[in-house]
Amino acid sequence: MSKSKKERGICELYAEDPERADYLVFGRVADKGRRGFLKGAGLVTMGAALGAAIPFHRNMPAGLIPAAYAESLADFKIAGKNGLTVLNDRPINAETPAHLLNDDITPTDRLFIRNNGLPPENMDPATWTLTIDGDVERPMTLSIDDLKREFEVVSYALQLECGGNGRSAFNPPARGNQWSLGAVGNCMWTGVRLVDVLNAVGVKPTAIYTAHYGADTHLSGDPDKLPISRGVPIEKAMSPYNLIAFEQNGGPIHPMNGAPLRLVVPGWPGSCSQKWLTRIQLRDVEHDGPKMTGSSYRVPKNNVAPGTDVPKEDFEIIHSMPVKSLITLPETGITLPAGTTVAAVRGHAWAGDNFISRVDVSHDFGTTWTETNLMVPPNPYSWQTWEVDVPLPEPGYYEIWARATDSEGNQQPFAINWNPKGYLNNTMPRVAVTVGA
Ligand SMILES: Nc1nc2c(c(=O)[nH]1)N[C@H]1C(S)=C(S)[C@@H](COP(=O)(O)O)O[C@H]1N2
Ligand SMILES: [Mo]
Repeated sequence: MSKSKKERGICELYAEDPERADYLVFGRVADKGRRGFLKGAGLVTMGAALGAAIPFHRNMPAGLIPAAYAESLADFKIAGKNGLTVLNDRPINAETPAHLLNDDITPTDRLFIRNNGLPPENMDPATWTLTIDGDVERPMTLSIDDLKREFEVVSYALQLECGGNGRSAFNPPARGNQWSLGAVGNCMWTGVRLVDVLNAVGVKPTAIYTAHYGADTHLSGDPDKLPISRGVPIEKAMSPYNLIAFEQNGGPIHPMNGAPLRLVVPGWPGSCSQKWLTRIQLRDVEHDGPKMTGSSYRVPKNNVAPGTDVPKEDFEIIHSMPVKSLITLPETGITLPAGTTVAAVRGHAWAGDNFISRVDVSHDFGTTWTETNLMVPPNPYSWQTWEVDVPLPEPGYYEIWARATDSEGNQQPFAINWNPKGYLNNTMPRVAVTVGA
């Protein structure tokens, strides 16, 4: 975990400005010194955080740190999540420490959370509907039961990674959530194929882009503003691995991961995977919703030197995510007992629309590399697990580095490809291991 200046303990946050802290943590400004105003999404969020409804919430003084919280935001518990590190610059953004991502399939309680706005109050699957409209022959509004009844239900392991994962390593720093390594995961998602639904409504030849809409609300509370609405080119939308998902790991979708219905568009920035999905519109132009324009999810067309002020017209929209790996075992910073001569090393690798062809590790600062045992993925767009035993010939400090290569021959770089908004950091992961003397 990088120790960026943005990380503050929850106590410090509340001491400085309790109302702002309430806003950051729960997404609502308290009014007249009470949280009575904290209805709706703010209350749902606080309830979710505490793991129960709050019968006397109207009496709860604003700016009071709930006693259920430990000392710091890092220990702030989100019901149904376990061990995540909470970043504090927006309502509920939380990442997973690398060593807690060791499973092939990421458990629901370990999947990161990236919210741009406030989660909807009502997440009832029985009344939820999805509208598909725009440049289609037969616009439709379907319930979740309709989706299950009318389309084939499939399950895939799909990697989901925030476009800004790894941003905390940028220098000069890039504004935004200071993710270290853990805004990524690989859950088993169950739903219907987006392409099947698009074929059922009949995509008009004029449609070139999708536009995704969710039920979450803007941080300002302004009902006319959307927190985020992104889309993908129609060619990507037609991939058979995009799901309109209603289950996560065989159970309900976690409220913060988009219950009761979300898109999973694997291999592209996580922002394409609209949570709390209510509408998919087909458009005859590149979609221009919030976080589609300007420099959002865009990088300079050509590499630039760190700190370069890049003109808007030189940016292009991010499509596939780059080749990347994560070391999940051993946990970085550990000391192994004296006499240890070998370490079991394990992790995952993924490459946007591509497959992984090999993962190598080094235990001598990149001088020599050993090819790891790479697993076959259960389906395309799943991350691929790899493992290897690494020799640690004598006591002392070691670094284990991993380097993935994808099916197109792309390889993880050592140094960051700097860009102004801090996207796509796919540098080789490194863990520190000490063998005791
Ligand atoms: N409706 C809605 N969908 C959303 C977002 C959001 O804020 N609102 N965040 C997006 C971003 S930026 C990412 S990285 C992923 C994160 O998914 P997760 O929170 O389930 O991990 O959701 C995407 N879908
Ligand atoms: Mo994201």
